[in-house]
Parts: sequence; C-alpha cells; structure tokens
Amino acid sequence: SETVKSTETEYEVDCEICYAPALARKPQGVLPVVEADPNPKVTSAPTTSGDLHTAMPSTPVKKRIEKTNPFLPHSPALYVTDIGEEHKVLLNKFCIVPRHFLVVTKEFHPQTEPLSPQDMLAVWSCLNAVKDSRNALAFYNCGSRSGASQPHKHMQVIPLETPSPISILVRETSMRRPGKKENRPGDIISVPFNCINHVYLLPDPAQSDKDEEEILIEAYISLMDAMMTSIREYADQESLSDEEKSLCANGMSSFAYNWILTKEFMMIVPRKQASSDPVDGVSLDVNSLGFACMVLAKTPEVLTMVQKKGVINTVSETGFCFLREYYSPEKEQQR
Ligand code: B4P
Repeated sequence: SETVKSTETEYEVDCEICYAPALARKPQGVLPVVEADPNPKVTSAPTTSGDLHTAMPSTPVKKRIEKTNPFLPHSPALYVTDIGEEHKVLLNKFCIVPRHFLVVTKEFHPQTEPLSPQDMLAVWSCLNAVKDSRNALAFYNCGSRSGASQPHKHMQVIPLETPSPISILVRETSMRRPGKKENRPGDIISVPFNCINHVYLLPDPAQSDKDEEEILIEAYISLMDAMMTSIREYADQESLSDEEKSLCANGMSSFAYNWILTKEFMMIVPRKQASSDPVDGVSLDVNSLGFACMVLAKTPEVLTMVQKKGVINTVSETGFCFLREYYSPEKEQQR
C-alpha cells in the first residue's frame, strides 16, 4: 500500500509527515481511556474491557473493536527472539519504517505502568544490537492519552539509517552558543516544543563509572521528577481555568506520557490529550513519534491540517502548553 513521506522545516529541523491512507482501514485495537493506577496489581491478561478501568471525561474515547490481545498469544510469524526472562521481540504488523519492532513483556503488564529497569535494559540492548545504533529510536506510549492503543505493555524500536529529527534537535539545542554553555551528560534540557518536555543527556557507559542499569534508572527518575515539578508549576499559573486545573490534577496522578530513548538521550513529554485541538473536526492522533517530529496522517484532511499548522505546533497541543510569556526553553535550561 502507498505511503508518502514529506518533510517540513521547522526550527531548522526537517520534521517528517508520513501519509499512509491504508492505515485508516487497519483494525483498531484501541486502548480505552484509562487513569493509570500508581500501584497496578494486574498480573494476567484482561478478558473484558471492564477490566480496564475508568474513563477521563474530557478526552475523546475511540470505539474499542478488537478485544483480543495481539501479543498474548503472539503470531508465530512475527516472533523474533526472547530477551532474558521477561521480554520478547515481535515484528510490528503495521510498520511504516522497515524493521520497526516491539519489545513486549512475556506476561501481561498494563501499558499504564511505569517502565521497570528490566524494560529499559531490554530496549537498550536492542538499541545496541541494531545497525546504525546511534540513529535508532526506542519509545514507550505510557497511558491512553499518550497515543497507545494496545493495553499490553510494549516498547517499540525503530532502526533508522539517518538521525531522526529529534536527535538533530537535541544535538542542536545542547550545543554551545554565544552566551550559553555547552550541555553535558547528566544535564536535563528542553527542546523548543511549546509544551513541557524534558531531555536527559546520557553519558557514554564506556566512559562512566556507572553501569548501564544505573545510568538508565538515574535518567528515568530525574525525568519523572522534572516532569512532576513542571506540571506543578503549570498548575500554579494564575490564568488557568478550573477545567485546566483539574486536567493538571489528573495529569499528576495518571502519568500519561511519551518516552523516547536513543543512545544519546532519554526524553519525557507529559500528555494532556491524545489528539491535537480539532480544526473543523480534523485532528491528529499523536504518539511518542510525534515528539520525535515524525507524524502519521491517515487522511488527506489530517495531512492538510498538519501542513498548515506545522508539525511542532500540532504535536505541542497534546502536551501541557505553557502560556508563551511564562514558558521558554531558555528558562527551562536555567533551572
Ligand atoms: P501503541 O503504543 O499501542 O500505539 P501506536 O504505536 O500509536 O500504534 P497504533 O496501533 O495506534 O497504530 P497507528 O495506526 O497509529 O502500539 C501498538 C503497536 O502494536 C503498534 O506498533 C502496532 O502497529 C502494533 N500492532 C498492533 N497489532 C499488532 C499485531 N497483531 N501484531 C504485531 N504488532 C501489532 O500507527 C501504525 C503504525 O505506524 C504504528 O506502529 C505506529 O507506531 C507507526 N507510526 C506512527 N507514526 C509514525 C511515523 N511518523 N513514522 C513511522 N511510523 C509511525
């Protein structure tokens, strides 16, 4: 089926818009809109949609059609290998980028759970194993407002031949400039989306006194901390409406966020909503790849809307967008 890629240059970065109308016809395994349970107790696969808890009122709920879990059991044709005791690698049945694969927990864990050290190590070993390791992207859509559609915990890896737009943006943002120090491993920066985002610059494990597990855990915890602090500051804005304040309160407790990992950085973007603000009823569904400046349009209307609004503006609407006079990436960097 036909997939057309185009690029839009924004902030001197070539954002990618992928137009794949055939995907509009793919069966939707839709994750019901759920509040993450900070202490999840589910250990076996849910059998009814009722097992997948509560709806958040102001977020649109897609109709759930598929009730089976595509990862348990998985299709033998898509199985690649096991990673340790807890994970398996499956090919993505609906990939756009060749060799896009999934790192799936062998037992059912909910997609609303935070990543465990084993999850991150499994993904890290995949990043090391693919060709052109430095370009590859791994991501996790945590919680329903993050763009996730499958409720069984899965991370995803996209091998790439050239650096992704977000890798270029992070390298650019962290570089030395007149009046600005170069950022170093262990620093947290933000890239110029108009919404809360935090990027942890990873040290090279070969040059660090910490092992890979310690590095990944430290990065993840630091980013979670930074994310919570930012949402608290966002909620303190005087001009915020009551509706937005309650959205923030939900944001603090329900942990919908996108997570991106490369060999160079780890990134977190908390999510307020699953899709961009509608224009004449047309909106873009955004997952972690949106914050890699890579978006997927399945209809001509969505394609035109994103081209007009711009990729970065469109995806930023799905995060917690500070009022411009309050927020600036520079301010974030000084923190
Ligand atoms: P989720 O975290 O639940 O959601 P998603 O990546 O947004 O994928 P979604 O299923 O909503 O797909 P969409 O039409 O938006 O991930 C579920 C994963 O499981 C997906 O990778 C899905 O394809 C895969 N999957 C579902 N059923 C499966 C099965 N039976 N066996 C194996 N794997 C199965 O997008 C379609 C695809 O395009 C997704 O893989 C998405 O990640 C990818 N994509 C989106 N934007 C892209 C971009 N800009 N560039 C390249 N790829 C992009």
